[in-house]
Amino acid sequence: MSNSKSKSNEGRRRFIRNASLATFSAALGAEIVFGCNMPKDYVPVAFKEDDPYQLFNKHKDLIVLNNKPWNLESQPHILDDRVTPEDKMFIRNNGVIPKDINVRNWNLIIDGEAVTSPKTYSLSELKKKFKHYTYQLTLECGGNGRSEFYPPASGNQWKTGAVSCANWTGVRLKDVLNDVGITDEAVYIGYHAADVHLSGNPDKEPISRGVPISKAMQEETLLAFAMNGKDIPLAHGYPLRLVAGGFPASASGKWLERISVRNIVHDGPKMAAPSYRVPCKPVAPGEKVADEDMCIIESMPVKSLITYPKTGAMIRSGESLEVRGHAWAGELEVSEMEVSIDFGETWQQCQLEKPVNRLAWQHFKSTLKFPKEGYYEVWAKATDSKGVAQPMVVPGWNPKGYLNNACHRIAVKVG
Ligand SMILES: Nc1nc2c(c(=O)[nH]1)N[C@H]1C(S)=C(S)[C@@H](COP(=O)(O)O)O[C@H]1N2
Ligand SMILES: [Mo]
Repeated sequence: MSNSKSKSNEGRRRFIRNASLATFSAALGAEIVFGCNMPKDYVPVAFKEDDPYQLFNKHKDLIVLNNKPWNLESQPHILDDRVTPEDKMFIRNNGVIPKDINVRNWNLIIDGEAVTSPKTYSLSELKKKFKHYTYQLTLECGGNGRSEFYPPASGNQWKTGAVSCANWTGVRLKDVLNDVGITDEAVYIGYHAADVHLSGNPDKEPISRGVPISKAMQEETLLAFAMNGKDIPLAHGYPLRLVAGGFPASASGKWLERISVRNIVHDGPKMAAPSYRVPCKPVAPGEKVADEDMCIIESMPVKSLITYPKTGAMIRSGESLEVRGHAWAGELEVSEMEVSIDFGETWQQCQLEKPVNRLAWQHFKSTLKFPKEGYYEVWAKATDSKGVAQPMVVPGWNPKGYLNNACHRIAVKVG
């Protein structure tokens, strides 16, 4: 598994930190001819940190937003697959990806104030004891689209690519919780994981979020051990991950070691305001919001993405164009999908498929005809089963830049 890969990377980094000119030369098997001119602490290009594309097996069109921690975003035109493959899936980390994972010793502890008594399962017990389920689940980062907010919000400047919809296989969290036995005090679950705080302090968790008990008990909420039919890739939570589709993806804890069933709203790192919270009531752009006026994000809002063609497409005059993409609506279903070529003045209905299961994105397509040569934009607008549609422009500003579900748009030139 990629784990041995990451282990050798660590060795490599240690080597680079401690290397002298002589050791670099020895490792290269060649004299560094003008080595005496190298600036202090300079690392020769040949030893540069591993390429994230190779390290994480990612498509070349992913964009690296940060390397400490690793954050990589996808792009609409590579999200065209009905089921997102590993290489096109965004990566969002708050801390350092764990190393030296030993699957044979991997345990999941279920504890907390609201269990009758804590219980530990080995990975193989989990797989043996409980029925397996596979669901295609949409995972969108709460900060997807942040880059469009003004005044800008700090954090990764995601454009539109922090969303995926892969097949996840595992056991139902509710089956495991019922096996442990939970009390009627249970209000929330919180996850604890094996990743390491950026400070390196082993007593600090980079993130420990969770979901209300009602979400934990949903059929589609999984303790997953496989993604797209294989072991979960290391960057996406190997060997065990909580997957709670439809909620901000931060609720889906990777490298899962422990779940606490809480008698209060979970209070782990990044549960408190302002993290993953928005003002309970709309505020003016740039306004300061008191912590107690910030509410936890639960269901993600209705949204869609045009995945074909790529923005900037050129078509010949008189030709029609088939556009397609995906739409999703958090805990709800998408009931209507429309596209516009006149900046939202008129809208044309798309063909919209049903989701393969609850919380999976839905596919749409539509054939467009353009009245004459020139520059056009195709705008896409989804409406959820409660009748709420995507806003045409950036919605309610909020201090951390979450939940931008503005209509996706692509440029098309005819002529
Ligand atoms: N243990 C752990 N789980 C985590 C995170 C993390 O940093 N550590 N990041 C969360 C956030 S903010 C997001 S958006 C998703 C990203 O999932 P992915 O990297 O598999 O795409 O994982 C979530 N689960
Ligand atoms: Mo996220």
